[in-house]
Amino acid sequence: MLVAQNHEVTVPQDLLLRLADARQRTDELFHLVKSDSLYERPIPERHRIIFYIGHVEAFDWNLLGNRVFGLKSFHPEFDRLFAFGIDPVGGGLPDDKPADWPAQDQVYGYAAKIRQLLDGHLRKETSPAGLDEFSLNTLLNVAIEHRLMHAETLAYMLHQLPLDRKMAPSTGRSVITTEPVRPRMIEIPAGPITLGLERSRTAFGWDNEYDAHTVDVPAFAIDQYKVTNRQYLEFLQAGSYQSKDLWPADGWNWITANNVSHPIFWKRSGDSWLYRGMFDEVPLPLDASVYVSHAEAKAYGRWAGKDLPTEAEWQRAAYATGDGNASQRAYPWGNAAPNERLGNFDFSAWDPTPVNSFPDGNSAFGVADLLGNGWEWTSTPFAPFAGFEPFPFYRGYSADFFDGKHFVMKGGSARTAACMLRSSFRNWFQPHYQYVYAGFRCVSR
Ligand code: AVJ
Ligand code: FE
Repeated sequence: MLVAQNHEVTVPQDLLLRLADARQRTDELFHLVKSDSLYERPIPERHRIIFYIGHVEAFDWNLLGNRVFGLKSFHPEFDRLFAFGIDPVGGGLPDDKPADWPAQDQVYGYAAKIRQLLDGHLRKETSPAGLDEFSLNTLLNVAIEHRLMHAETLAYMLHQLPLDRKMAPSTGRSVITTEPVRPRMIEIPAGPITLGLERSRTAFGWDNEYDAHTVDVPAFAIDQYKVTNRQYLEFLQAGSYQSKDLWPADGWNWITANNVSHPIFWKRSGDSWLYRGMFDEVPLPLDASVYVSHAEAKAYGRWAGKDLPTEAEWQRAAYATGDGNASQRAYPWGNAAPNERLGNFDFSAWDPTPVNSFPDGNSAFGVADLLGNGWEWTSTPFAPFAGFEPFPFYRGYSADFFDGKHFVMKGGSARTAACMLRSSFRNWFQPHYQYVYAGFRCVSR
């Protein structure tokens, strides 16, 4: 990786177009926020919104400016201030004040200058640092996917911003109506599945996707659909948030210390419940996927007499062809590229759809809604695969989170870009993080 060569290499135009598209995604999000609200902190565990305006640009600058183009910093203080986000473990929350952050126009000025400098060099189509083509492709993919991940995590963040502080875009997907959901389980026979990505000179993957390896998964049964709001409401109405024995010990401490008595995306309204959508509060859509933390998903599983799937079980239900050998599909539905008939992903909506909206997206076993419409929590703690090597230019991307305090999520949400719907992509969050577009389905063994 990052082998210096004497000749100059071409910057691939398709990657430049993808970078431009990713920038549009993050720009669009900041434009949803009324300008007097950019110093708000919608999620207590995260930075104020203004940080992210600087961060998505500082990241590209810190990654590419010097390494690829040999450029010198014009603002080292901002390069450091905006370098990394935060994910406090153990309850310590940030307590900075709005006045601790630079003024909006300074941050926007810094961001614009970075784009201008990087674009000037990217358009020249060569890297004076003499990186080989593989290294340059890898770095650009890192910049693109990092930004697209923030297009999603910013959407979670702005979801928590009060409705009167944001401006709804005029476009939106029309409401999808389906047959009522009839939950059932599907038997998955014992067999092999491959996790991770084969090392190659063409495909991009993050450090945590390597090495590819095959595991044998014992037989299990899995919910055909993600757990719906209707099912979760039944669990809640059974008094489950008051039943200590349903909860993992730290989950119980968390809900009692923070008075958590329902999903963060729900709001009580008299005797009924509302769903807190991105731009609207609506009566709880009973057939849509519930969004909850890992701890809430675990408690539901215990109440239902089931469990969360392991990462390998989820992978097998999603990708195995079911014919007994080790062959598998690129996507649950087959090898076709993702499109809007196959799932609720790639920015096609701001909120979840009914869990049976996309039968064309079913896996070989008939398991539905695996990609998009909400990530799915697994019971697998985030840890390296055998052969893991951190990227030398971003050692902490995954390694900082191999602490047993984060769990693997698979699948994707309505705000997950199509490029990250690849089978080897792994997401992770802490078990008490309620703000992600994530739900779950259960297994029985
Ligand atoms: C992979 C989504 C867990 O948001 O913490 C963004 C992605 N890392 N900037 C996160 C990430 C650094 C990461 N997740
Ligand atoms: Fe980041």
